[in-house]
Amino acid sequence: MKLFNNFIGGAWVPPDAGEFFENRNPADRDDLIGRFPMSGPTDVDRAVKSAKRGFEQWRTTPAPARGDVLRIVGDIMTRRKEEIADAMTREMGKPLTETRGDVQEGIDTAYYAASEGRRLFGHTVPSELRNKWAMSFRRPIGVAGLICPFNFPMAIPTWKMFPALVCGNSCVFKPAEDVPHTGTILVEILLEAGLPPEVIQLVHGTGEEAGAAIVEHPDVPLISFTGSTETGSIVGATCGRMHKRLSLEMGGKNAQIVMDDADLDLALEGALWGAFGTTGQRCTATSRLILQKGIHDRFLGMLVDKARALKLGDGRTKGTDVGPMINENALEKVERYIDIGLADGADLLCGGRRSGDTHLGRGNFFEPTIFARVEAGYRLEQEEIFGPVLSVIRVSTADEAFTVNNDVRYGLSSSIYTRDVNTAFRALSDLDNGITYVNAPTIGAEAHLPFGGVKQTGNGHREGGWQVYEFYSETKVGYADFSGTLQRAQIDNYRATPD
Ligand code: UN1
Repeated sequence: MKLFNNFIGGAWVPPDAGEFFENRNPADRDDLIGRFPMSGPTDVDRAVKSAKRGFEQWRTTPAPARGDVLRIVGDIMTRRKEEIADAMTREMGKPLTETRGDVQEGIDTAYYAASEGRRLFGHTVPSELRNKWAMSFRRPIGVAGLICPFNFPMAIPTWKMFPALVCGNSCVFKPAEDVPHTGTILVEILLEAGLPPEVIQLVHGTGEEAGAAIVEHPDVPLISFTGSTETGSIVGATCGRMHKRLSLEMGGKNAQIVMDDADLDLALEGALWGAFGTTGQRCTATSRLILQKGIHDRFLGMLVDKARALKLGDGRTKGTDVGPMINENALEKVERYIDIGLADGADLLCGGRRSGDTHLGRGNFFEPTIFARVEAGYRLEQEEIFGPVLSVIRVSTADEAFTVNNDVRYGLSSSIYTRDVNTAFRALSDLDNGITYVNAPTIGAEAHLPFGGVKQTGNGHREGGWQVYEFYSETKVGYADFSGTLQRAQIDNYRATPD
């Protein structure tokens, strides 16, 4: 059994308190992957001190050179893609096809970041005065605290870390305690690519201990957190009090709308992938299916047949459609929502329980679940479950579908299946989400576009694409006056009467 360490101060080191936690395969709890450090505030403090030294070195490294390191990171990840995907499925559970996609998202993010090292555009604009230049440019901020979730063990850390690094910050990275091995692999790759060791710190542990210590550390001026809206509120309160820059990516209650005129076979594939891909454990997972009344009964019949046929199993076994859930707590949460749905009067059409298959007995398997006759406003319809549970709501019109979509506190992604171009464009403009898909499921964000949501899903920032670079850098403005005279803005150029 392997003992893993933190990476702090340029070395792999055990936690101060000498305590470790176990990391087990969710498809087979007898499979122990290793023991990882249970870190606390003193470990975090050493990591931050080292990251401050790393920052001094890194911020003066030219951005194109910083980008070159990330290009090499992308090359290494490409070479090791299969092996990383296998390790990721072992510790997180989703099928290999999905973990390969997860690594690919990291590769895409690396190459995007590499080229951004040669952009990081500022603006040069005309001054209102003669012989004066006005410009804006970007400066790094300092030590970035990155707190990551379990569901995309590679992609999401790279969404945060790579832009942070290209912008010239150093990072203290805490992977979710369910996926410390993938986090370790990522740090190994950064070091192999030539990142100066003190620029990256890896601190394992729980959110309550290690995560909180990062958020509360006075020398960590920027925090990026992906996780639940509840934890995000705590993180937000601390960052508000300490005047920290904060990017939050939190819950979702994403809906797929299927109109009467939709291509139903296409919509069916989309619903299955959106709801049960990653065992429903995506922020963008489809947890509500809004069906127009004309196709409601027929579509539901098609869907239930297909959902029942999905093959639950170890993500490393060929033919598996749906992997295990991440841990016992996640299973128990889903079970609570099954009871809530039944008590509210929703109709359980399939699933609703842990898998009865004996060969799956050592894993956290839960059957793909569909509830029909869910009314807008039910808890099942309002709250994030983060599991393979789909609630079906029947509506009469597009307007009603839009209202149901919008009437939740979250706003990450949405999807509409229709052949009517007007309805499609109305959905793009009227659905209250950060991302709307037309004739595609609620999942499938690409690395070079901004990712994030409105309302209680986020706090206005975006990951991915060009926009995230704004978060990880500070805008500085420079004025250079080469007139040799005192020129007063707003005064000397707007004289009421010429002298
Ligand atoms: C998440 O939903 O937690 O859009 C991230 C997708 C992925 C990223 C999802 N590219 O499905």
